[in-house]
Amino acid sequence: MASGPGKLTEYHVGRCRLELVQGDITDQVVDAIVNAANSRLAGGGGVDGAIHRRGGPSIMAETKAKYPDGCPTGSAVITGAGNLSAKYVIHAVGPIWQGGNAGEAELLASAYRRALELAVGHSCQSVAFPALSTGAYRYPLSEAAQIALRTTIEFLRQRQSPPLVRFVLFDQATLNVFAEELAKLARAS
Ligand code: AR6
Repeated sequence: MASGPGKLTEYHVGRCRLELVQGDITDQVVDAIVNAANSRLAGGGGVDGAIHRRGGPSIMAETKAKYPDGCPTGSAVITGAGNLSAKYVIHAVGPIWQGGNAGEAELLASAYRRALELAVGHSCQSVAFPALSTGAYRYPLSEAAQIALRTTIEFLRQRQSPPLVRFVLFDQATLNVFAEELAKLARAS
């Protein structure tokens, strides 16, 4: 469990709820699952591999047909979700960590914002995010968690939608870091 002093796994912004859970994002029953994609939208390992494996080939076929030029870092595109228990997959492209002076923080925030905008634009009531850029792209976890949560809270304050944003963290250590950062943001607000 990630509860306890200094940790928080649920936070409300008006009628919207932000949740932190541990798990595999491909098990989520939500309107939109966010993929940690690359700018060529070429598929890969981690979340991307799991989504295309479980979702089946229709997701890549639609991606290639609709977005042949890929997607710039800091942005996102949307497709159907194939065999997953979701309506949509939102392919968000976070930055590769290069030491912190290459605009990574703004690009990571922008990837989250664009994914949330697409979710709202498609009337999604619930969205599941992985910890973008924290795997193969090596973004330091605490900083990435703070940006993910701060950007989401700001978006929910401004837009009052989507009603549920759930971060699905693959292991307990990652959930703990997110829960610590969420507690800090809640204390600061
Ligand atoms: N469910 C939830 N989280 C997961 C899962 C899963 N099934 N699998 C891994 N994670 P990554 P990135 C966690 O590497 O850093 C791909 O090859 C993982 O532990 O998936 O944005 C793409 O094609 C980590 O905390 O995404 C790109 O080329 C987090 O999800 C590149 O990797 C993100 O790890 C994107 O790298």
